[in-house]
Order: sequence, then C-alpha cells, then structure tokens
Amino acid sequence: MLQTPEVSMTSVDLEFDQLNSTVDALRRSISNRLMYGVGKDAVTAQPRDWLHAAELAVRDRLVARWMRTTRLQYEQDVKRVYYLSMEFLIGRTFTNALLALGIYDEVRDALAGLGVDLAALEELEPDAALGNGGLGRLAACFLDSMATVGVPGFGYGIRYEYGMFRQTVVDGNQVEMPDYWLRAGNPWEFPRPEVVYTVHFGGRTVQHEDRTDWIDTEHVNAMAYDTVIPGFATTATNTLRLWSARATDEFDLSAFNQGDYRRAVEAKNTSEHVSRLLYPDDSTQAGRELRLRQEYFFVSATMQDLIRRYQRTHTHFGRLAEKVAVHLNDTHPVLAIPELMRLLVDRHRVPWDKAWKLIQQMFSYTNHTLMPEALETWDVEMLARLLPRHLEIIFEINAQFLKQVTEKFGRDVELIRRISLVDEYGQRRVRMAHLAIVASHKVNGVSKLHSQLMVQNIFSDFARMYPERFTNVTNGITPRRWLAQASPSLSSLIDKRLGPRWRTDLFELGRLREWRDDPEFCKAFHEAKFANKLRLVERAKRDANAIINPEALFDLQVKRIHEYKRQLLNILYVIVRYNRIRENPEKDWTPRVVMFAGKAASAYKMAKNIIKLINDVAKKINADPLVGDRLKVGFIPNYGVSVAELIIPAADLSEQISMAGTEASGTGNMKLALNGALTIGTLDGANIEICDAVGRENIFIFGNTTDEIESLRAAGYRPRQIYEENPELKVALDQIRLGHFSPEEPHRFYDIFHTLVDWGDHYMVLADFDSFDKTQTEVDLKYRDKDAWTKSAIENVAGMGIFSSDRTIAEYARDIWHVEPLQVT
Ligand code: 26V
Repeated sequence: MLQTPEVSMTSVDLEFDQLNSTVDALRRSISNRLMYGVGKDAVTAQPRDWLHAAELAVRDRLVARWMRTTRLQYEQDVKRVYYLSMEFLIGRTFTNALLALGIYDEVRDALAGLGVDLAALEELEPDAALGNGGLGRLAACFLDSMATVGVPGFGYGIRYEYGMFRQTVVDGNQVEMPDYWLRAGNPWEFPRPEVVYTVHFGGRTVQHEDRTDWIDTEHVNAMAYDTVIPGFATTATNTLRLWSARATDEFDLSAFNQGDYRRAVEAKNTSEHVSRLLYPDDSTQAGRELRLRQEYFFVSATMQDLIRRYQRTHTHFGRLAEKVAVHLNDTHPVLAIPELMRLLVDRHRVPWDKAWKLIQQMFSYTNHTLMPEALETWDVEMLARLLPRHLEIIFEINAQFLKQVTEKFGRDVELIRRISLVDEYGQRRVRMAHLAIVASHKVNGVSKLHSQLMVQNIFSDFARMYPERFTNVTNGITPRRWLAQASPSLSSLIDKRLGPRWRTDLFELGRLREWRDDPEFCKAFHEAKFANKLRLVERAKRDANAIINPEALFDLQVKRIHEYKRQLLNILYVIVRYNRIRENPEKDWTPRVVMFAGKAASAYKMAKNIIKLINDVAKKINADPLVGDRLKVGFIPNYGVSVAELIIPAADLSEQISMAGTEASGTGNMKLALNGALTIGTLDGANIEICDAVGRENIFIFGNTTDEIESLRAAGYRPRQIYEENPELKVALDQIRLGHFSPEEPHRFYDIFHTLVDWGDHYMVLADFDSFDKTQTEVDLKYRDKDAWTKSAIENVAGMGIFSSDRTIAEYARDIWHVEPLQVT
C-alpha cells in the first residue's frame, strides 16, 4: 500500500465558500467554472465546454455534502456495506445530480441567462456504460437507493476505459464500435493517486512452520477513482470507488536507454490492460484469463481498502463483522473470499477458524441467473498458475466443507461430487457459486419464483445443507431515474395530485387509484403519455428520418437479445399479423408500432441473426403500401440507459415474454409498468409479482407456466407438430426459411427456422405461440377502448410501490446486511 502517511490529516477548519443555488449564484458559478475550470470564455466555448462548466458547478454543490457524510460515518463508526460488482450501468449523471439537489429549474434558468439551452447540454453527456444489462443496471439503482435511504454503502468495481460497445446497425446487422467514454474527460470522478494497492499474480507459495508466503509474483497497482453518489432529497451521499490498473514500473529504463522504445513500454501496457475494457460476452472462451485477472484485481484492491479503513479506527479484527458487510453481486467478485482469508491469515496472522467465522458473518451473495451455462467456473490449472495461494485456500475451505457434509449426510459419494467446490468431471474446475454459498450467511434470488427455483434446482443440495441461508429479495428500480427523470410529463401530473413524496415513498402512488374513474385525471394521464410518445416520434424523425403515427399502439421489447427472452416469438407474431393485414387490408386494424431494442453479445451468432431478421422483416413491412400505418416495425439501435429513458416512457405495451423459468427477475418490466405501459407477459420472474400488484385484469398473461413447461418437456415436446398444425404459423416460418424477407440471400435464416422446428425449440417458442397470438388480440381490443386502457395504465402506475429499489435496499439492510441508516441531521 503506497499511502501517504496520515500526518496530512489536520484538524484545521477550512474556510470555503458555502455555495447557494439561486439562479444568480449558479450563473456566476458556471461562468467561474468555464473560466477557471475549463479555461474558456463565452466567445470560444463550445457546447461541450458549457456542459463541462455546468457539471463542475453542480459537482461543487455535492462535495460539501459528501465530505460531511464521510465525516459522520467515521464519527458514528457505522457499519458499512461493500457492494462488489463487476458492472455498474450508471448512464448519465448530470440530470440525475440536478434532480437530487433539487436545482434543475435554477440551473436551466442560469444557463438560459448565458444563452445556453440545458436540454441540448444534457444530451451531450456520454453514458457511463460499465455493464452489460440487468445485473449492472440493478447495481446502479442500488447505489441511488442506498444513498437515498442513508445506508452507508460503497460501490466497488472497475474503471473500464471502454464500456459496453456502441451498437450501430449497418444493412440490418449489428456492428460493434468501441465506447471510449472518457474521451472528453469525466468531471464526476475524483482520481485518488494516493489510494493505491499492489495486486499480485503468479509466483509460488512457500510453507513455513507458522505461515505461508506467496512469493516471486508479478504485480500491478490498483488506483482508486471516486464518484459521488448523491442521495435524493437528503444530504447523505455515498461513494462509488472504481479501480484503474497502473503499472508498478513506468517503463524499462535499460530497454529505453538501449533505444528499444517499444520494449520499454511493453510491460507497462500489458499490466494496464486489466482495466481496459468491459467484457461484453458470456459466450466465448477467449480472454477468459484476462477476465479472471480483472476479477481478482478489483477484489484484491477492495479487500485491502476494507482492511485499511477498518484499521484506522480499530486495533484488532474482533469487531470486523460488526462493522462491515460484503455483498457479492453474482459470482464475479467471489475471489474476495479467499483474498480476505489470505490477508487475514497470512498478512495479519488471524487464526484460520476465527477468520473463516468472520467471513461467514460478513459475506452475502445474490444469484442473478438460473442458466447453467452462465454459472461461473474456473479451471484449476489456470488458478494454480495465476493465484496459487488462493487455490490452496479454496482447497482447504472445500476440505472442511466436505467434512461437514459428510457429518450431516453420511458418506454419500454422489452428493459429495455434486456439492464439492471443485468439479472433478473432466478438466477440474472451481465452482464459484458453490464457494459463494459456503462462505455467505445469506444467499438470495431476485424474484419469488427465481428464489424458489434456485433452491429446488441448481442449489438444492445446498438448500438441504443450509436451509436458513436461502432467501428472496425481489429486485426494484429507482423511481428517481425511471419516472421523475425519464418522464417529466407524467411526474408533474402525479405531483399535482399527490405532491412530490412518491419519489422517496413509492407506495404513495397507490393513491392514484382514487382518480382512476375521474375523467379529467384520465384525460390528463393520457395526455402525459401522449407527450412522451410525441417526444419519441420527433426523435425518430430527427435521428432516423422515420415517420411514425403517435396514435398507434406503441409495442416495445427492450432487453439484451437472447434466445430465452424470445424476441423470436415477438417477430413471428409480427409476421403472422402482417400476413393477415395483407389478406384483409380493409378490416379495422388497430394500428401498431412494434419496436425492438437491445444488444447481442458480439460472439453470439444466433442473437445477431435475430437482429438481422427483425430488420429484414421491418424493411419489408414498412415498405409495403398495402400495410401503411396499420403496422410498422422498428429496431432502435444502441439500447442503453439513455435510450431507455427516452423510449420506455413512450410505450403502451411492454413485452415480457421469456420462457417461464428462465428470466430471473427482469427490471425493464418494472420500468415500463411504472411508466404506465401494460405488460404482455409470461408467468416468469417478477412478472408474477407485477401481476399480483396491478391486478390480473390490468395485465395480459399468456403461455405455459414453469410446471407446464416441465411436463411438456417430459412428455416429449414436438415443435414440428405445432408447425404442421397451425397454418398461419407454418406460412410465417416458411417465409423465414425460404427467404421471403431476404430474397438476396434466401438461406440467411435457415438456422432460425430449424432451431424452432427441427432442433428442439429449446425455449418453447412454438408451444407458446397460439396463446401469445390470442392474447395479442385481447390487447388490440382493449387498446380500442381508450378509457379502459388508460384506467389499466393508471392501475399499473399505482401498483408499482413495491418495486422501488428503496424497498429492496431496506430489505437487504434489515435481513442480510444488518445495517442501520446513517443519522444525518
Ligand atoms: C455473466 C457474464 C459472464 C462473463 C462475461 C460478462 C458477463 C456478464 C454478465 C453475466 C451474467 C448476467 C446475469 C444477469 O444480468 N442477470 C440478470 O440480472 C437481473 C438483475 O437481477 C435480472 O433482472 C435479470 O432477469 C437477469 O437476467
């Protein structure tokens, strides 16, 4: 640890300006920041410079709160939560900070006084897209909620220089572009060059009588970057600390002196690769070693930081578990367990049993997927090479664990094989989820159904071993970003009826039910939704030159492209609907705009082909004069947090159509319902709880349940039979097969056809088609009855109280972390 000695911590009271936030004061601050922070004047300033200046002025107003919260946390010696996640999908920060501080209008007016349009600036900020999908966005919602409810929580992760790739669509195909989000600098982060830890790799271990040493390692430094996380309507703030890799030696001076400049910087470059980019993929072997290095890199720095912070106020480790909770966001940070064991036992000489006990009290783990292929395992051979000491520790943990298993269940060889931390079939591998469960006092799933399936299926042996360990905490979303920020029109309508309190107590929305029969309120609600549809229509015109009819039903499926999420079911139905319209154009069709958005993992061929199919189908339908406004199909590129904020509030219908038993929770489903979209969905993940919350008559449920899926499979599922027996479905599938949408390359979708018809249709698309089709007809009927639709939309918003991530965080705090909110007065 290269900490500067703490002599620099004096108790002199600094004199600094208390910043107030009147329009005048803000205008002055922004001007000052433009001059002295950015180094421009009003003549030379570009829009980006104004954004930067405004961001700095806003940031200044957060810093005093941040310092104060940090001081209070020390004074109250509070228990802290370390939320470890490989992903944080933050999106933009500027607007969020303005709303948290309650100075949006003031900053808008201050900028207007300087001749600058706030809305135009907001759009210039790049998204911090340090994540892939649901898991990463959940972490970001949790940061917002922890700060808002006052839980002293630190997010810890990696400061990737390249985040999630930018998706462009060229000729209907996804093309990935690098996302160098730091290009223009990141005004929200504070580099902490004095907070640096060395992280070791490789080498070997030496056993001494009383200790083990890990020697001959290579190393890289981890340097901290801190971002303030403001709480909403509270002065409490939290910190997101992201680690960036720095070479331990700047360059090889002797190589440099010999004129070999390339070799001189080579080692530096290689070691700094570790924080270069976010893994966009869970479908290739390539780069696995670098990914393992990333995982260890960030947890090692984090555990060293944890110990250092604890030791600032404590002389021995006896109270560590009273003061610290460590949460594992999926298995990616699981190496924190052997790393903390190593630090405690090898470095601080805590006896093994005592250290292990502390760890079990401190750690907890959330599982985010049941897909067996997504459960992480690491090759024993690779671990032995990169982290030899950690492998020894894992083996020791396993030995003690298997002893307990035997004590409890007798010598059951099959059980031992299944439950062991080491998978001995073929290449030996360490099962990270097993390690997480053994070391944690609580393990949770992310929806009721998922938590139930978790203990019935993938973790059933563990549930017998440790029944009290397993629990559910249903996911949630932050209403600040997903309603207040994303939908100003709906928010201000709600404010007029309920006041602003719903932002921090989402159950308040329940009171909207009082007005569901009030024609005036229903009209205003409809208008607020319509304003959001118009906003999207205008953007579609501006950015894609697309003309869409705002009166049409806006049907939205937004999420990662994956077979289990079944974008194919949706597009198949679109094709059937298209054929019907062509057959009978004169019928009184309910006009629809079907929109898709989402990224495909770059190595996931099938997912990329699904994107191409959607675009080919869209091209054909949108150009067909016989169809006109009755049906339009669009693929919106580059789905991410900011695109979501634009399109989710415009949706009428939310497609949540995964095969039952595959979507752990879903959080897009919550965002859409909170914005007044009605869900068409299967009884999967959190859809079930959404159904309970909004009422069966305000949601469109279809398809086979998890039990039915299982029986179908057991009875021998035959998709070809469904294909043969449903003539309209057969036509649609044949059109796909024969190149109706891809005449220039008739076999383009050969694999899609056969996957569904002949290769087992693993996600049972055809089995659910008929039910989906019939339910879509109900959707049309209801949409034609504007009042009934609006009433249901209101019921959806009103029922969303339970899906606030504030509720989720309160449950984690009470049942898992055992932390109290900070007292800020
Ligand atoms: C795995 C890997 C493996 C290596 C490369 C990068 C990578 C990235 C992500 C993952 C696991 C993703 C799991 C995930 O995102 N699960 C989603 O979690 C949401 C929050 O709990 C939940 O709502 C979604 O249903 C679930 O799919």
